Amino acid sequence: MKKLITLLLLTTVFIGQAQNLISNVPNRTTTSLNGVWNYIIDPYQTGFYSFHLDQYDKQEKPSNGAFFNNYHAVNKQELVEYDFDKSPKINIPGDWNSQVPELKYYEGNIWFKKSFDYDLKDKKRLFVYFGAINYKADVYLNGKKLGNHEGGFTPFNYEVTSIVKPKDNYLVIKVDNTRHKEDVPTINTDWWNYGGITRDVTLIEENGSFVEDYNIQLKKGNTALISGFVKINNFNSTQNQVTVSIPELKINYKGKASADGTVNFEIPSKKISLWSSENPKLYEVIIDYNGQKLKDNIGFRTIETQGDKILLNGKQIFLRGISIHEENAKGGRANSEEDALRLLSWAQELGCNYVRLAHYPHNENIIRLADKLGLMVWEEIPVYWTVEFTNEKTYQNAQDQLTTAITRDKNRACIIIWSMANETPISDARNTFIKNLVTHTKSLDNTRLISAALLTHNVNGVGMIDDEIGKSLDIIAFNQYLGWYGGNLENAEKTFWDTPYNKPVIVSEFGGDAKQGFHGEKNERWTEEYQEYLYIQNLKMIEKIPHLSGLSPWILVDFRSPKRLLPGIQDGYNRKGLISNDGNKKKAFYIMQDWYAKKKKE
Ligand code: GCB
Repeated sequence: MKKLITLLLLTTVFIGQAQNLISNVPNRTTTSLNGVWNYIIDPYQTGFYSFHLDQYDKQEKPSNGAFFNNYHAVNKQELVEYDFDKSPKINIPGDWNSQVPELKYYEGNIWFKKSFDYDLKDKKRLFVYFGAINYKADVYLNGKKLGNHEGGFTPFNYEVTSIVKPKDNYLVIKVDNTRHKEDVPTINTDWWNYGGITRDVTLIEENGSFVEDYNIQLKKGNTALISGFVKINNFNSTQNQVTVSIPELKINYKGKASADGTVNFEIPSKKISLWSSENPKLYEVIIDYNGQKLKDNIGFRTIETQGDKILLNGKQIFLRGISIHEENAKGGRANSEEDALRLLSWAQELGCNYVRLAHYPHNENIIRLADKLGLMVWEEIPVYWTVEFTNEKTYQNAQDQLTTAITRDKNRACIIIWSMANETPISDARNTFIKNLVTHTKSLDNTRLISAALLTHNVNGVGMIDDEIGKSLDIIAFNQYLGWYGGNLENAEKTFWDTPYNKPVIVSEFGGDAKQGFHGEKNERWTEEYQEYLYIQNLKMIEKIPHLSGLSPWILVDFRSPKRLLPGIQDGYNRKGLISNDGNKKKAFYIMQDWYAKKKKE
């Protein structure tokens, strides 16, 4: 009985509250809930509100009409107007737009249900973890609300220890991808608003107290000192010993957690083989708490700037990059390891050592693969165009998304840049918003570089990169579309750029559309020849940009966008890809490939 009470106390505390993110899910004891789920399209939210708009999950005893009750009539006379088990099925993870033709443009509410059995042993705890749900999720297990979550590209988890049963659990989620002005991103983006449970759903089993999170990276600028922390969930002071070992480096550090369950450490090691594109070395790291071992594969490198140079492990590098959206070839959200391999293999074929994962945190599979392949990564949050910079809730939302991305990915050596925003219009409110994000990022992770994709303006014929926010950034990145949204390609060589900042400069976007297979003269828009010429001319101009330290042309693959409507050419796709959505390379791909091959030899 005592055991039961302790367990109940331990678990009920967490229900309904925002819960700390569990990191390194791929290496924990897990059960996947991926697969086929039932769904109900609910544009009027009939399963969420009564006819007088009472929210069912706020009622003391929610009516059987609440879809999260997954109710079935007990006799032939009873009125029940929904049935998950007789409703259609969909693959999870997966967006609904690309799986169900009638949902291609749907923006609204859909309910999802998965039934499962789970034999949770005494003293064990269970969590349900969502890689991402776009955009809002209300989550229920066995009719009990676990919580709600906002933000379409970041993970979250809930404890379900006291709710889960050995048989016939039903996990029900209402997903709403309606766009709102105050959301992050806001209503206007140049990408598809894929709705649904777009990343893996996983049950995580843990002991009563366990390693929730840790940070194991090199100290800023020091290639011989590993520093970080280990954080215990539900810390029990009678068991406070934590061991961090890296067998290959003969490191076996033993530390004691303080009262808040955290161990902070610094571990010197002179023999580290440093992570780089040429040597993407990952070490097996084992964290042992109370006999419970959690493994990870971690690379060690430093990343800094010195004047206008980017230094990886103390040596100057040039970022040969490409921008990538999280979309797979069929037109749908990418998530799997295969999707990641396909995208990153193309980037490697192009000659890249770096990728800009635009415009939101991508799935963990692609980040982990980049770590293995030695591709450096720019990770960003969807503070895109005109988010509501004056709205405190919007700020908090953006900051939460950033915190979560950093929590999930801070042990990945590949991530060298956190980006705060993309092409945001300048105002005092926007400057404060971004500066606050920068300060927040530094408080969580002072080892990486901070940037944002900026806009520029013309001063006496020179493109000026002088956005005030540049003062707060380590890298000055800017997007420019010479020859597409303006400017004359013939004069590209005579187009100059300048910046008051003595910092590394990255061209975070440039490019133009081409319909793969459409040919013509180099001055005919939408042809492969036009795009090819645009790349040739832009590169001549880009070479002369002061402090140039890298580029990430827009974009690797054509991607869906509801803003791109030209029949016969765009048909709902942004065609700036160097590769078409069906996987065919365009002429400009080879221009970029040659340029990177030459750059690599310099
Ligand atoms: C941009 C945006 C990107 C768009 C691109 C375009 O500047 O950052 O999201 O897709 O231009 O194609 O216009």
